Amino acid sequence: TRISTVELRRVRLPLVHEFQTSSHAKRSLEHILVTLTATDGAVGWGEIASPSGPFYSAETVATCWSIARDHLAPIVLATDWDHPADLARALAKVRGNQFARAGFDMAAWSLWTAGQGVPLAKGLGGVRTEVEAGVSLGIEPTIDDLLAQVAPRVDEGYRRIKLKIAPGWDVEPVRAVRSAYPSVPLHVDANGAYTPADLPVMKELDSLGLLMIEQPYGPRALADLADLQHRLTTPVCLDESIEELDDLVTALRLGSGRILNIKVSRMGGLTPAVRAHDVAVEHGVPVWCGGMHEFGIGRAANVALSALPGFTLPSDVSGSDKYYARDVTTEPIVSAGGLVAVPTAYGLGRDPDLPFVESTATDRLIMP
Ligand code: OSB
Ligand code: MG
Repeated sequence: TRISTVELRRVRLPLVHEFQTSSHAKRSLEHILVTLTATDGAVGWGEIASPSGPFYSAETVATCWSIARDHLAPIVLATDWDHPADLARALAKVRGNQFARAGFDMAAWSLWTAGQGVPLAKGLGGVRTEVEAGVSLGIEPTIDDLLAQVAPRVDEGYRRIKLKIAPGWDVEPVRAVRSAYPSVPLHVDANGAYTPADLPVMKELDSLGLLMIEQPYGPRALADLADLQHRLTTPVCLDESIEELDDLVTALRLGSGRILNIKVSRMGGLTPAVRAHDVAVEHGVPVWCGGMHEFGIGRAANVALSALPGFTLPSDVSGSDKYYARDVTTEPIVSAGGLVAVPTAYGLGRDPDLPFVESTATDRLIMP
């Protein structure tokens, strides 16, 4: 395959409800849609789901745009490839910048699986026809506000509720949700906001019957995370710590966590995400698919990835309606009773709503 045109579009969508994590709050999100067109006319779409600011990882929408334009698009336009993994290898010459690379890798997988006449999930090695969905709920001004966010999601049948926590917003809100919903699977995500000095808080969280504690310490704190895991009964789940396969190897050797959140964006695409899945399965580590509030393109890729056999915990693949009143695809991803159907059409299984994408695009670039 040879790509003859790369198109980039910055698209901004308003969030239906403000989302706050330990690091920042957001009301709308701007992602970059990547369109690859091959010399034979085949087209593939991908999504660069980077946050605007460098608070989750070092990347921003602006760094993704410049890396995509100046480094990734030129590599894609100069590479002949038979399989998306070939292109991923060429893109991996660029260090870091996983979100930016992920958009191109995803587009290559969309294009390639459509050409092979298989759904993306099948092409990746997926075995499920539907996947279990959980929701991620942000930090709220009050506990009542949080309970008001939890109630409709439990009613909608989501299989697991994840609560964002931060120092000052942890044991109390989690205990309140736990007592309102004693049997709902619950987990917390700190986005790296704690340090080993907070061990007493971790111990209290450990007593609340949580499925896992996601990324309690900072991304590079693999040794401290291992110490913590050895002191807790609740599994530690790694998110920000695992940007590369080598990080996973280190974490497994140290025992820094017992569960892995695999994000297509954070790992640099579907190719490394599948590899991380394979390594985790080999080591008996359960995985689930994390999200970055993806629009319909990235969301469809997350659902396809979640169909792989090692994704045994509910993934952050809520229906698109949890975040957006209108999505960039003609058909949104929907959750019914906490289950999301894996698309069966060839390729990505969701088509962009082009007029809507064009009308919401804030910047556009065609190369060469
Ligand atoms: O840590 O999982 C996270 C969103 C932005 C940045 C980091 C995270 C998240 C989420 C959202 O939790 C999950 C979703 O997309 O539904
Ligand atoms: Mg997380």
